[in-house]
Amino acid sequence: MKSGADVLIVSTNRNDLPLPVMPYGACMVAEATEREGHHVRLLDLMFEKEPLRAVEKEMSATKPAVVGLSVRNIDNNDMQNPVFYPAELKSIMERIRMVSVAPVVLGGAAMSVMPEALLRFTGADYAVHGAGEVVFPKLVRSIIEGGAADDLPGVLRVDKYVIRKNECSSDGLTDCCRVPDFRRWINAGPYLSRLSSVPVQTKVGCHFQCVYCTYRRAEGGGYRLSSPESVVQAVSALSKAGFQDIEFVDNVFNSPYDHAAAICEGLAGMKGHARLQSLELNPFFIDDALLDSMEKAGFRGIGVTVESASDKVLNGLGKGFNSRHVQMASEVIARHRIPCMWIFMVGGPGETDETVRETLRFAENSICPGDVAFFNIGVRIYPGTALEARARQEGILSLSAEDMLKPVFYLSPGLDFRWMIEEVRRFMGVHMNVMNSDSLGLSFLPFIQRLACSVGVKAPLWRRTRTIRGMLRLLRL
Ligand code: B12
Repeated sequence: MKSGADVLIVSTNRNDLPLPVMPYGACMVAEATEREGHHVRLLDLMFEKEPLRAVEKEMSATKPAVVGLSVRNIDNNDMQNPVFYPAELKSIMERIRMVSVAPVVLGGAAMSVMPEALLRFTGADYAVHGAGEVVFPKLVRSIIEGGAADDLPGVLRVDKYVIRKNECSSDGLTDCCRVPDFRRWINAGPYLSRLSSVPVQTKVGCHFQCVYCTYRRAEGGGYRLSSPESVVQAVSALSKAGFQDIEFVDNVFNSPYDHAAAICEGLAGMKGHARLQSLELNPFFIDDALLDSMEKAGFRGIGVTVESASDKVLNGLGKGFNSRHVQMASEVIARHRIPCMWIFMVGGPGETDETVRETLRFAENSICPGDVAFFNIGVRIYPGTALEARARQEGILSLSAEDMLKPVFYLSPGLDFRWMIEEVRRFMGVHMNVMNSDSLGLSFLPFIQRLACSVGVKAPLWRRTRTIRGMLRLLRL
């Protein structure tokens, strides 16, 4: 029988805004590595007051043969108040190097966006692009047995200053919905007291071709669907384990439509409803039948990522739907009781002052006052996207792909930036159900979340935007 190695996985995400998200992938990777016979510990840095000291302490206690760093965010996607996370990651990396010679492997969502740049920036030994639960246990085995790891899909390594990358593959992924035993790996309490939901993924992949997005490149253009039965089982198991608020974290939940519909039907028949959410709905696939099933399944909040209500911008973003679909979705949503957050992104290709007005008119006339609208400003440019090519052509971008680790944003040359910022603020001043990225970055948001939880408010908290903003206005905050 093969002997196991001591492995430490560190979930490095410490960004707790707009709310702390449970380290879903890190827990899955830890569990899969343990199943392969290794001795695994997971250190979650989210609520650690002194993260470097916590890392050092855990390194001395575990003396791991391999360290995995789970890296979720590169930046906070906020053009006006950007935060760059790899700087903190680098100091974690340095602290590990100070106390250990164990090889360090980077993984996590950020690796599907800019793995090469992160590997160079941190000086780690390996990076894994993609499904860590399949590849990481094999990589650990290969490392402890002195292998070269050059046949493992999605693995990147530095070889004489050159980065070698193996092709990604979806082999090894099953059609079974994958949910770890969260309480085995993390202290869930502080997450729940901030009204965070438990993430569940019902599929991998994305077949849309939005010009700015990395999902398709990260997970492939085809879908790997979890069977609806296994999704229902996963939700039921979480619910029995005391997790009531569950969020589907697919890139797009309601595509393929039939898959989402079958999941909802299964959930509607489940004993003891969970409270469900998904912020990733595509308006093209919203109709009365689906929302009826979502209501029956127990959805307490949905988000529609429309980005714009102007055809010119929707076309420029490559969304694959038009303003008619956006309008139709608003009519369907108005006929149902599930609270909805409308997510917009202002400043994309083709945006002008007139298209901004068009979107604001839509928000004013077609979003129910009880629902919520969120406005993001600017579009983060990632290497390898069609938006990168366009930004270079338009002379907006001249940085090399490696230098794009520090956030760079696209803003349409046809837009008056100052006017747009003021216009969105003015709109927020009139409509208390509207948020922008300043709202997500409020320093006292954690306090509001804990307070809300302690008086029995249920997730998702954004449903209460109007009340919270009204109270903050009264308090002149
Ligand atoms: C759903 C989602 C959200 C939800 C989360 C809800 C919840 N309850 O969890 C919400 C809307 C709250 C959200 C918020 C944000 N998000 Co978000 N989100 C996603 C999304 C669509 C899915 C994430 C997910 O759970 N996937 C499923 C799990 C299983 O995958 P995973 O954790 O990545 O783990 C897998 C691999 O990464 C790997 N892995 C993980 N850890 C490790 C460790 C090792 C050692 C190894 C080898 C492998 C490995 O294996 C795992 C299993 O296959 C991703 C896009 C995507 N497809 O990744 C963006 C994404 C993660 N988000 C992103 C961003 C930027 C944000 C925000 C900063 C946005 C904002 N303006 O506020 C915030 C940050 C929140 C926070 N506190 O950190 C970026 C992060 C990268 C970047 N660009 O910086 C992504 C990748 C989208 C993108 N392309 O830009 N998000």
